[in-house]
Amino acid sequence: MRFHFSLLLLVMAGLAVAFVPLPVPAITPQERTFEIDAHQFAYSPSELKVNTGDTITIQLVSADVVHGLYVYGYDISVEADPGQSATLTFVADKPGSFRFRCNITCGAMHPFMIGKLNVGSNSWLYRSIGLAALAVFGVTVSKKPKA
Ligand SMILES: [Cu+2]
Repeated sequence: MRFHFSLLLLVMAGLAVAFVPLPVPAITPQERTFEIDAHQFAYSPSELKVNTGDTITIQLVSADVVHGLYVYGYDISVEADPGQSATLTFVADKPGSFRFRCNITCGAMHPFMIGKLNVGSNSWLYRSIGLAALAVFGVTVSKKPKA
């Protein structure tokens, strides 16, 4: 009898492992395309948000003169001729916040032609929630009156 009971537990545990959803949903990497309008002396949009593992295609469209786009950390770049567009495709495999900037001298305010690429990892969010929960738990425990 005891054997049957533990076998039942084993089967239930197996079913639970197989079917209970994970607390952290796996993020399926996506293919994302961003069209960035480059003009003296700004990008539009100037901030991109993606998830780690996404395949990113940046379509850089130059509205006036030759502009470039160089992404720090990834060390990749693309440049678009006046009135033309150029594409850059890469896998956002490094989480973090990366600046990008124009790497073609395009005029007086060229050094200020910058933007930001945010490669997010949702596990950070869950970890911070977990840490916050632990902190609350810790505070609650420490407030417990001593016998
Ligand atoms: Cu420039």
